[in-house]
Amino acid sequence: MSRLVVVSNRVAPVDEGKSSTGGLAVAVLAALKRMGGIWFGWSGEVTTTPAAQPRMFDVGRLSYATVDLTPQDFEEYYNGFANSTLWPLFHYRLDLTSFTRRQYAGYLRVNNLFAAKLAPLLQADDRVWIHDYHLIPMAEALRRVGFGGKIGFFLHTPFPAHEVLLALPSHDDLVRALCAYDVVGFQTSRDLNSFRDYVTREKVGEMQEDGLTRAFGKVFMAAAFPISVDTVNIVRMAEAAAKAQQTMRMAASLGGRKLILGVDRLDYSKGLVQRFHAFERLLENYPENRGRATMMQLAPPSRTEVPEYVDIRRSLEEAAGSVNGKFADIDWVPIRYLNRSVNRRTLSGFFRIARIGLVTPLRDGMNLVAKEFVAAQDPDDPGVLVLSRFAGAAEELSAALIINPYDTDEMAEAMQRGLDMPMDERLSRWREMFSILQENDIDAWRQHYLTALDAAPYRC
Ligand code: GDG
Repeated sequence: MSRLVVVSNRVAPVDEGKSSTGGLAVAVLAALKRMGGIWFGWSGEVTTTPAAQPRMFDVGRLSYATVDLTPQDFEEYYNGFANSTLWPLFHYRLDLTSFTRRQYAGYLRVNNLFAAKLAPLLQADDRVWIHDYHLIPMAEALRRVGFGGKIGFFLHTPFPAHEVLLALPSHDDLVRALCAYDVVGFQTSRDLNSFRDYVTREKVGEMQEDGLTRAFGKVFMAAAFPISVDTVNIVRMAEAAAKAQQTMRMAASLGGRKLILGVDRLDYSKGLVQRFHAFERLLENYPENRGRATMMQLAPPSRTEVPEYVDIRRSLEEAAGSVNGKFADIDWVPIRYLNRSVNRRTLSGFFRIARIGLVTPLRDGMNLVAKEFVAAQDPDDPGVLVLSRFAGAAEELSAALIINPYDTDEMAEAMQRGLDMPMDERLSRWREMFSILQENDIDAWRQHYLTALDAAPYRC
């Protein structure tokens, strides 16, 4: 069978004990562990003297190949075009989107560099699966250096609406680069429709109902493959974690209060400030919750060298401080805000004892936390998921309490409803969502995608 070669900006930490707090790394690692293969990406090292060859090492059935970046690459490609242009733009934050030709050139340079370093490792029948917005031009670059095998792409973020994408000066080059893949995978049908809109309105090609697309002289498949979680494994982990010391400690510290839990990378797309304000509104509008509910927010820092991430951290500290200052009592702090990560097992225990999982991003490709929360619940006493309509997960998890994260009152009402929800309603909502996660787990996601890639080359 042909090898699977996965490429992403970063490879996940190799050390099993180290938890990874990025959705891509969590999902790709789960998929690759099952079937083995090569994972190529940035080592996380920034150096003025990068090694000429990728660093290779094996962990079980998985081989890692990593390359270093120079300070200029890190600045222009990673902090620059990837995280100051594409990330905010793809999350509808035009106000935070900046564009410079220098950073765009850096982005293309690193994509070419990745292709040049990967090419010598490839065999003709390898299947190359490239991930996320950092590496959109990499298929074109691999074709230029002579690789003729199958290349697929999966976008973990939303694909923005046509008019939003037009704000990007290089939008046409970027879409042309996407069209060089054999399969272009999106999280949801909403993203696929945005892509379809772009292709048809900009008159660069035609897309059939089934996703078969002809554009820029290429024929390929565009489709939605909603990413998921390792459901069985999370169930097992959460069952064991329920009896673990950390979970007991946490439960004891709540002193019988209901837990409202949020877990997110510290990112402005996650709607954290709005969420804190909604919790404040809950305490204002439904004062019976004072001293009765505790909100815990885990928010491990990310992309700390991008200025907007420094700003969001400050805003969040202010918001938590202000709510706590207003409502805290001698034996109760309304918001426990932890600026760090906990390990995955502990996290699953926290999910299980939470009465409400708060997943309220302003935009999110999918949001794995929503799915992990559902998978980790106690089937006899499940918690309630409060979920943003702008998370990709809302397309499948429609039995959650769906909210608009811009509507503070609605979020507060949903929390109140979740706190008071009778058992039979909690059970029926949870069962509906859980059965979806049993069917579409991380294995199903990988299999659906690779089946589509195996069917390439596509012809019209
Ligand atoms: C991108 C897209 C898409 C978080 N805090 C801790 C922790 N985490 C883990 C979660 C989850 C992962 O990190 C975060 O995944 P998300 O999907 O929620 O979000 P992004 O990082 O933005 O991921 C997203 C995803 O890619 C996959 O395609 O769903 O839309 O933006 O697994 O549990 N893990 C631990 N401690 C923490 O404190 N151990």
